[in-house]
Amino acid sequence: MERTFAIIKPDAFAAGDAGKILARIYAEGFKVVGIKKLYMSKVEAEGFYYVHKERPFFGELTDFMSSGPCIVMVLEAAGAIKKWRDLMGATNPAEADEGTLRKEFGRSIGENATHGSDAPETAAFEIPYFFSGLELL
Ligand code: 3AN
Repeated sequence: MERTFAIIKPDAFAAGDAGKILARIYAEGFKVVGIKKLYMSKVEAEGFYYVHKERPFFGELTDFMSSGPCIVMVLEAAGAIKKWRDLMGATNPAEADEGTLRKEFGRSIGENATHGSDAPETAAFEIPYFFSGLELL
């Protein structure tokens, strides 16, 4: 079993799509090991996305992620990292495959409804950034 870190981003949360996205998560067979709503600060968003700090969209990205509440989760499944990336679809909703979450719920390349760790090392940073061990029992 593998764990990945996932976010229902502020655009999807504000649109009331969190329930539908969670229903897909359960339907696809993930175990939800950790889940909570939080309203990220700008500083917390900058720390989370520090690998992108040199990218031109860093300011826009961290403004958006701190613009409203989101839901952060730890999902468990066999091959959870790839399985969740496949369910999310391409970063740009316009290029995402039919049936993916970003195709159905994303608005733009920035406001794309969901986040997921892209590798085991990323998950190993992202999970403890938001969850303590006790929250994942
Ligand atoms: P992914 O989330 O699919 O791994 P990354 O790692 O390339 O995509 O980008 C991280 C986040 O930055 C994306 N989820 C997206 O919200 C945002 N992002 C990526 N490219 C752009 C862009 N050109 N303009 C605005 N935001 C972007």
